[in-house]
Amino acid sequence: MPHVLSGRLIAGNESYAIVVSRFNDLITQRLLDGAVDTLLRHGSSDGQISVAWVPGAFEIPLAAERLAKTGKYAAVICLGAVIQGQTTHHEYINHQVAAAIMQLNHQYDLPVTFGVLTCQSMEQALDRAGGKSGNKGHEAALAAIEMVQLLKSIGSPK
Ligand code: INI
Repeated sequence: MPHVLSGRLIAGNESYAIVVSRFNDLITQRLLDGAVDTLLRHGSSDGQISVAWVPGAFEIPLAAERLAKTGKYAAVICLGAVIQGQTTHHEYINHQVAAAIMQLNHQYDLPVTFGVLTCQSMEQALDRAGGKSGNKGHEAALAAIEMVQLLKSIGSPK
């Protein structure tokens, strides 16, 4: 039988940070509610969860980096909502934010999860913020919990 390494969905005694952007806060507040609810349902408590609000999705990586640098958090959960407008503005934000968040994972050897919606319309965003397509805040929190536990199960580097 192979030795299977996996991350159990237990938030335990770890501290989690959430970065959430205020732009489109009708959506991002719902993502935040989904993420917090998920952490609490998996054994976390309010005292273990820190929430940092930033103006827009573009500002998420910098706040996430500062939180990662403190060394206080087992994971950082990034939440935002970029909705396509009349210009290509959103494309620049989406690509840069996704790439920067990915880079933080490797730079800090820390789960930094991507709960930033990249939608064509407000309707699509609502569907993914507690509507018929689930809640991406919930998914980003669940991914953070699983990755924290998986990295523990793999162990520290030599
Ligand atoms: N920020 C978002 O989070 N979502 C958007 O849809 C959005 N659009 O479309 O403009 C947006 N722009 C603001 C941006 O993230 C920065 O806050 C701003 O450019 C200041 O740096």
